[in-house]
Amino acid sequence: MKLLAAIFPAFLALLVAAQNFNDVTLEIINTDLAPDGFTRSTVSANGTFPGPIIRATKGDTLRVTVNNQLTDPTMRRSTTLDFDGIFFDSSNVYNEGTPFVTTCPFGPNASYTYVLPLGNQTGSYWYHSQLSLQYADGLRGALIIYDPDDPQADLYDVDDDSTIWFLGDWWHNASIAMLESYQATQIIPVADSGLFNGAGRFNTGPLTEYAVSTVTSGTRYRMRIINASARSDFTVSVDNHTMTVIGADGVATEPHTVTEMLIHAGQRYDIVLTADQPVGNYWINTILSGGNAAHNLNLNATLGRGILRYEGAPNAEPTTPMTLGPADPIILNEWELTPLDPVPVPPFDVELSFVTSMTANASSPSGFNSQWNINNVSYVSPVVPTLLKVLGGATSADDFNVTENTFVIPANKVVQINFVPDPNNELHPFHLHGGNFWVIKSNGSDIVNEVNPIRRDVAAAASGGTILRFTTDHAGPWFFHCHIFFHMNAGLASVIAQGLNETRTDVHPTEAWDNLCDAYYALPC
Ligand SMILES: *[C@@H]1O[C@H](CO)[C@@H](O)[C@H](O)[C@H]1NC(C)=O
Ligand SMILES: *[C@@H]1O[C@H](CO)[C@@H](O)[C@H](O)[C@H]1NC(C)=O
Ligand SMILES: *[C@@H]1O[C@H](CO)[C@@H](O)[C@H](O)[C@H]1NC(C)=O
Ligand SMILES: *[C@@H]1O[C@H](CO)[C@@H](O)[C@H](O)[C@H]1NC(C)=O
Ligand SMILES: *[C@@H]1O[C@H](CO)[C@@H](O)[C@H](O)[C@H]1NC(C)=O
Ligand SMILES: *[C@@H]1O[C@H](CO)[C@@H](O)[C@H](O)[C@H]1NC(C)=O
Ligand SMILES: *[C@@H]1O[C@H](CO)[C@@H](O)[C@H](O)[C@H]1NC(C)=O
Ligand SMILES: *[C@@H]1O[C@H](CO)[C@@H](O)[C@H](O)[C@H]1NC(C)=O
Ligand SMILES: *[C@@H]1O[C@H](CO)[C@@H](O)[C@H](O)[C@H]1NC(C)=O
Ligand SMILES: *[C@@H]1O[C@H](CO)[C@@H](O)[C@H](O)[C@H]1NC(C)=O
Ligand SMILES: *[C@@H]1O[C@H](CO)[C@@H](O)[C@H](O)[C@H]1NC(C)=O
Ligand SMILES: *[C@@H]1O[C@H](CO)[C@@H](O)[C@H](O)[C@H]1NC(C)=O
Ligand SMILES: [Cu+2]
Repeated sequence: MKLLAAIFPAFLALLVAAQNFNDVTLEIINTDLAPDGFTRSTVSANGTFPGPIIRATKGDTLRVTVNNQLTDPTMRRSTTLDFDGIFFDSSNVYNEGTPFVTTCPFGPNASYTYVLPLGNQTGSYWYHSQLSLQYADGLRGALIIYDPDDPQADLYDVDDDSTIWFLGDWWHNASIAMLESYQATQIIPVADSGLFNGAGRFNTGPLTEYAVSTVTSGTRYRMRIINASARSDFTVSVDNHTMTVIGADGVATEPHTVTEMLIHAGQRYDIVLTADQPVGNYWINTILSGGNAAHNLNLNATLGRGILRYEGAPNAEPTTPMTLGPADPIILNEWELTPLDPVPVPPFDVELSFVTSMTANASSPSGFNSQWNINNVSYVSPVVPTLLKVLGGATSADDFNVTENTFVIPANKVVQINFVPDPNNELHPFHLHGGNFWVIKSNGSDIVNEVNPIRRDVAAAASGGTILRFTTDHAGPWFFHCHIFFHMNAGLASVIAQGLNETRTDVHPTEAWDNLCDAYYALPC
């Protein structure tokens, strides 16, 4: 017994140390799909939109093997995936999928296996193509990390595939044509429809079936709302029901009850929805906005919706009118959310001001008439990825082209980014790869919170000014960009290069990664 007692802790320690591999395969193929009734060729993961759900458990090391079988030349045939919101430890920065920052894309008939040690992260995430505007062509899906010891488990009864609400704008045209049109006209194409769990309608289109979210009377659901838009915002409400927010971008929050929320591209909210109304069918209003509706007569915000159906209710649409939401909503204000587990906010060591602007420039480096800038610099992807330059010995900002908009910051510093208020600023949901930030000041509020602000990885920068703060504790070059991919492709992006020396010490890419750039530049297309 004594011996067993002595061996057992060592055995347990071994078990804990063992990596829990979770292998997932995605086949990237061109598939004809008609989520809103209009058939088009898409870039899909496994032939569906949304792509298959990637399910993980806290502590897993996900290994996602992506097999590229793309053939349709109207859309990009190379690809690379971003796993939005996953931190990666610095030794794995080369697996985070940002083209020309941390990797090169890979072409048809090639495969790549992304390794994602999930550490302590839990919550709602998603994956999408990070190349060009390819995710508008369909390559997006949910990635959920379940926590077997969820501290919020007593707040809900059900949390499974059926409680994922995946929202996305949808386009009838292929992305290359849309980017060309944007370049030529300076007008961002307006989506044709807004999809709720892969279904929606457009003006003059067929009456496709809306997706149904089924609930049982008296039960509490953890709904995971993911805004997988390429351009558009969504306003979400459920007729006659409240929504209690318990998480934002994978970070648990104190419960906060609202009846309507605006979700920007890339953002996620976890809510508890209690089936506490009479058995029936209720509209889930997922109202899409973004751009001048006159630019696309197909788009009808009213038609973006799903159905909340109670067990026992007729298999039919709600008989109540389709509205845009409650007449007198309780709106979610980001600054009213507080983290469940507040992390003290350290004072900052480095302060950066970001001024976003748009210039029309027919000869702009990005090739777009419509050029977006941060501090007058429009980002252009380099030929050699930033990470390769760092591994090759880059030591300061001077080692990067100005158009790489790369901010070099030593490891383990606290950085504050001030988006300067400007009445002319449009809204840009800024997304940081490889970590999250404290939202010290949200747009729309003057409150500066250095005590218990929420942490998240996408926050809106708009006319009122936004202040974000983060620690450079993940060595590596991390992309920081607007999640409206038209803006990103027109230059609204930067790289936060943390700890160059530490990156060289920590990062030892595989041979498969080393070969990506040569293979990419040798591609015929
Ligand atoms: C995608 O399809 C492949 C081939 O059919 C299958 O092996 C794989 O499990 C699917 N991936 C997911 C996440 O369902
Ligand atoms: C991929 O393989 C197919 C079938 O063998 C071939 O026709 C195609 O040219 C290949 N594509 C590339 C980019 O190598
Ligand atoms: C996970 O959390 C534990 C306990 O708080 C901590 O000791 C550990 O360092 C964390 N692991 C990572 C990868 O952050
Ligand atoms: C899609 O392409 C057609 C034909 O070129 C064009 O008329 C239409 O405006 C485009 N729609 C969008 C949303 O770009
Ligand atoms: C998703 O994000 C886009 C872009 O920020 C926004 O226009 C849209 O309203 C958001 N959707 C939801 C449901 O909030
Ligand atoms: C929702 O509430 C409104 C106002 O109280 C009521 O008129 C309507 O019938 C309710 N909807 C359903 C589906 O019960
Ligand atoms: C949008 O759809 C609703 C519901 O079908 C319809 O009543 C309305 O007329 C449509 N709006 C436009 C501008 O077509
Ligand atoms: C437009 O692009 C050209 C060519 O790169 C550049 O020299 C010029 O500074 C740009 N103009 C503006 C206003 O950014
Ligand atoms: C951008 O350029 C304009 C015009 O040259 C100048 O006035 C402004 O100060 C510059 N802004 C930044 C943030 O560098
Ligand atoms: C810097 O970027 C510009 C615009 O893409 C390009 O023309 C130039 O060759 C680059 N310079 C270097 C040194 O890479
Ligand atoms: C940003 O904040 C300003 C100032 O509070 C407000 O006027 C503006 O409407 C906000 N923008 C968005 C898109 O919420
Ligand atoms: C990086 O390493 C070089 C060479 O060892 C050293 O001179 C430099 O001070 C280091 N930089 C930082 C920021 O630690
Ligand atoms: Cu933007």
